[in-house]
Amino acid sequence: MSSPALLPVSSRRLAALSPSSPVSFYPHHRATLRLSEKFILLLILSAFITLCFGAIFFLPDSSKHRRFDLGLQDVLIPHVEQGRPAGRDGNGRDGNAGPQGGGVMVHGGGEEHQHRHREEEEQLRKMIRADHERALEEAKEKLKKSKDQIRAEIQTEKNRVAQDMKKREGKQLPHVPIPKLVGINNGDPGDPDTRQKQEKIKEMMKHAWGNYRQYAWGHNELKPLSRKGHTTNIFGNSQLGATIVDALDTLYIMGLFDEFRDGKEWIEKNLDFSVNAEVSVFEVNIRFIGGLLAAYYLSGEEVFKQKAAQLAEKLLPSFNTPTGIPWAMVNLKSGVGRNWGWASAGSSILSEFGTLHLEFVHLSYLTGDPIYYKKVLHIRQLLQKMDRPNGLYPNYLNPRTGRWGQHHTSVGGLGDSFYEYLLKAWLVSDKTDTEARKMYDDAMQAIEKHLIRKSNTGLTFIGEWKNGHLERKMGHLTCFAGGMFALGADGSPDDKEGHYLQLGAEIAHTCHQSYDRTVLKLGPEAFKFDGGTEAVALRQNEKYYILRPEVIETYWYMWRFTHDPKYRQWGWEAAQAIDKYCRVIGGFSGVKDVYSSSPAYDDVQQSFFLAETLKYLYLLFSSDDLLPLDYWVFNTEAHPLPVLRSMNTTLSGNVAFQ
Ligand code: DMJ
Repeated sequence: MSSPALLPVSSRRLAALSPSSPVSFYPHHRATLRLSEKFILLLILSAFITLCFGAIFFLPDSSKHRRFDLGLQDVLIPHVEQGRPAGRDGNGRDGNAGPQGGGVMVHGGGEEHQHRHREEEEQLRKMIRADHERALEEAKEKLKKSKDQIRAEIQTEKNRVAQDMKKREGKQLPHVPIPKLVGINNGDPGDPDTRQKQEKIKEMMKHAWGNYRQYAWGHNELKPLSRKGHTTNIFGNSQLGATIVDALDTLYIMGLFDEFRDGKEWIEKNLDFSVNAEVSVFEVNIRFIGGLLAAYYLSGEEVFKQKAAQLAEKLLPSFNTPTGIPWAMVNLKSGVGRNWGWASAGSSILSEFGTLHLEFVHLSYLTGDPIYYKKVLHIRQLLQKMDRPNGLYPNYLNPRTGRWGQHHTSVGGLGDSFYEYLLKAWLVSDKTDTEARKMYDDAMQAIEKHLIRKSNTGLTFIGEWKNGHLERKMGHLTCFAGGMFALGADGSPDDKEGHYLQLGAEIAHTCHQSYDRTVLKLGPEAFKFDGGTEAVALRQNEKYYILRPEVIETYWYMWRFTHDPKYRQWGWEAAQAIDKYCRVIGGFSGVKDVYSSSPAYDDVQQSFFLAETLKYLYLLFSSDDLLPLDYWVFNTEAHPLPVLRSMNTTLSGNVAFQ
């Protein structure tokens, strides 16, 4: 078949050579042509004409639907064969069907035949076009339908999730009797001098809060020199208002109710845990859940309880490990957990998974859901069964294998609050959880034997077990242990009450020395007891003070148990040093070198400064009837939670623990 592109040329030639128009093909040689030559020429011409006719008929109609027609050969033959009604000509065969069995080619036939053929071809084209269009419409319809279906399905799923959330948010938590709340309105120390000190601490709190309120509201923390928000990876770099939640109970205890209401309003309107943020399970538990629970118990405002319960649910996926030992971090949205990259052999950290008990017991108590209690009980039972080198708990435990990582042991960083929570689990249970008490006592015995030593000049310190030997170094974090020993003295075995109170006093003294031996009268991050060096930091990167509370915490516990005025004196020294060296116009900042008279600032106002440091100072200058220790247990972030009197009956009465 000729190419459609050649058609016009052929047609023109045809016209030129037609007999009715005897225009010479070779004008210069006309006279010279002989008859035989003419005959041959005629033959060629007639063959050519036949060819051109054929071309005209067989070429597709290029004037319309060119794109469609190009594919016609492919679809036409099967379509004609299948689609044409059988017996159309009475014989069950099509008159136009060529010898090759179908198709539209015409081999011979007159004008009428060709016309019919063209008509039929056109009809076929129309049918195909119609079919095609119908198919297209159907496909579009199907697509539209499935799109709508998908949309509808997504909407249904969204509605379900929203309803679930609403149900959970609006879920009526069971009414459980709130433990008798003693000592939340008082605290006047009586004498004017102490009252003045108490007032000064309150003023410091106003300064810290006011600047956070002004420059970093809703951010996790404040950068007091830059005067803007600050956050770290423990909060997944999200804006969860950590300082607000951490500071609430301190504001309440100090009677700063306008500020408290301000914080409460922010929490009501803005605190949302459905964020794509990977947070530290431990930090979120002690600061947020602890902070919200304490705010609830102090103020009775339901919103805090609801928020604590919502957040707790978000932490639960972190326990999905082969052993039930939680991951260090969890993504609040996806629930995916993992451990810190720096931790030994993929391990979870003792002080992190071991510092959930207090809050989780209270969560089960308030929500009526036993799951929280079960999770922390499981951790404890697992630890109880494990072999302990020298009776000590290593800092690292692999949550996949259930095996210890490196055999490092510390009562400071990475270990500290695990021991604290064994004691406090016993206290919060109104001293009925004897299993926890036993574990605490055994651990203290091993710690005394292997980690506690006296320096050359008689300073008692708690070292760290590393690489098979005792490192004679103590961290600022370890200083909390003085308070813990004092708190645990009552109830210790073999009438060792006096011994542990004494041990608490010795640790308080050592930690005070670590403050007193600096230029700023603020303690370094870590200090050594090597050779002639005692209670002093040697390495530059251990000389900083970041507004930590542990030393003041121990002063407060020691004050409560002994009423020795030196603790108030030491506390006042620390408060003055903080006010002098850490206070800046935009809040309070950590300092990088406590041995320098003009230290650089770190430009961070830690949320625990408001939650703990200022709270312990305030309590130190208050009377003992403000949050008495017979009724309240402070979590490791200084958030007070009430003792659950007769916890066994209370818990089993309100919660199905089986
Ligand atoms: C606080 O967040 C808690 O006290 C925690 O247990 C360890 N230390 C920091 C403050 O130093």
